[in-house]
Formats: sequence, C-alpha cells, structure tokens
Amino acid sequence: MDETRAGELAILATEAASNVLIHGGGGHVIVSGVVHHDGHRAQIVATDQGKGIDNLALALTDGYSTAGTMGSGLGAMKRLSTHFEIFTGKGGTMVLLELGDSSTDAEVQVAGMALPYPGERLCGDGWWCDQTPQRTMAILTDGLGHGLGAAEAAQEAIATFRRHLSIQPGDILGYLHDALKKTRGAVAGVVEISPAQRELTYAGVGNICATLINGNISRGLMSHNGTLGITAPRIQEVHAEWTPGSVFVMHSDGLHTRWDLAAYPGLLSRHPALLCGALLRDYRRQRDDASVVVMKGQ
Ligand SMILES: [Mn+2]
Repeated sequence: MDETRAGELAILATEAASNVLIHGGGGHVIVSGVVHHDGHRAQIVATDQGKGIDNLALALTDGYSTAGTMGSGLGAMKRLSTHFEIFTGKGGTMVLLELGDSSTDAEVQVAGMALPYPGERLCGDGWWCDQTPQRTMAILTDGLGHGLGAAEAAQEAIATFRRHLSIQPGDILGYLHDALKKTRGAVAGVVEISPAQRELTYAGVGNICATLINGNISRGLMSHNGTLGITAPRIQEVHAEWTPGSVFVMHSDGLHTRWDLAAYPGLLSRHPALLCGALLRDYRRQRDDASVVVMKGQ
C-alpha cells in the first residue's frame, strides 16, 4: 500500500480498537492481508462481547458518540473503507473493514483467519484458498503442537497444496502426507467447490471440523483419524450438493465444535469474515492455535 492507504489503514485499525475498548469492554481486532487475482486488500475484523448497539442508524451518524470520544467513529470508518459491515446483537458487536482492491463478484465468497497460540509469534495453523471461475479450492491445516515446528509443518502443507491445485482433494492429501514426512506432521482438510456443477468435495485427515450448512440443515463432513507425514492416512472424499445458499465452515481444534451459527439471527447471510469473527470470538479454546475458513455461495 502507498503511504496514504497505509495511513488510512492505521486510522481504521486504531478506531476499531478504540471502539472495542471503549464501547465493548475489550475484545479482539484481527488485521490480515488478502491477496487475490485482481489485487490485494487489508481486512480488519473487530469483535467485542459488549451489550451491542441499540440504534445502529444513529450510531452511524457523524458526530454521534456514547462514551465521550471524538464522535466521528463509525460514520468516518464507513466512509474511509472500501467495504464496511457491522453486525450487532446480544452477543456483542462485530465490525468488518476492508481497504484496497475488492475481488470480482465470485460465486463463492471466502474468508479465513489463523491466530497463534496466545503469546506465540508464529501460527501453527494455516489456510489458503485458490479461486477460478470454475472452482474454489481451500486448505486448512494444523501443524502438531504450536510454535516454529508447527508453523513449518503448516507452511509445508500449504506450499504442497499450491503445487497440486489441478487434482482432487483426496489426491492432494496423499501428496501432503509424503511432503510432511520431513516435518513433525499436521492434520488438514481440503475442499473443492464447483458452483456450476453444484458440487462440493471434501477430504480431511485428523482433527479438522468441516460442516456444510444448507438452510436449516447442518451436516458434519467426516475427517478420518491420522496425522499427515506420520501415519499413512485413510483418505476418503465426501461429496455433497452445493447451492447458492450454501455455507461451508472448516476449523481446527483450536475452536470448540458445539457452535450453532443459527443462534446469531441474520449472520449466515452476512460476509464470511463476520462468521469467522463470531466463531473465533465465542468458541476459541485458549491453549492452541486457532483457524477457521468460511465459504459462502451467492
Ligand atoms: Mn491444534
């Protein structure tokens, strides 16, 4: 980003963090970079578990402030960002701010986040997505343990995934198993979505939770036990129907599995980054790396 953009990003991140602190009673601000075929952008997701904003329209009005701040808050943030979304309710408030090039209107919207074990600088979880008009492929991987060794395993898994984008998810996991033998090992899930064929294919090894949501129906997609790079895994693909309303969620064991996105009225129809934010805010285990990828049809 040039100096102007970088300055705007700093303002947005500062403002988002101040809001979380002053109005939300504390929370998290996750800043990440997204590179896509049409350019790149920065993405900020700020979450708190405060009491929520009663009058959103009023809060978005310039000059409005509840806690004696400058009062240029949300309205200015909305104007400054390329994309702005806010979700507020009983569980707290989440704000999504994007700055930079927006990606073209892909049929599958994707968001992912990976956060390190508290106190670690390196993340032992990782994710990657590759998208063409024909199909969207994504990997989520969790290197054994945490810290440097785990991060090396996760990055090796992602690099191997990126070298084998033209083959099926199950076959990719086979290559991952070979490539990870020189690391301490990892678990991983790989998904392929082909909107025109209305098809989702998933394969997972180890403790990766994958769920496909179609309307009121939520279906867990099976991952087989094992650790890539260590024990020859049993690899089996799961096929399911993908529709424009489908939502796919996969995450590592850094998140509890008992979540229910239907408990957040309206959230399933929002940007997938907000779904990631809600899961990380409300279901993150404290003693592990944590990662989540959400893909949505539209
Ligand atoms: Mn883990």
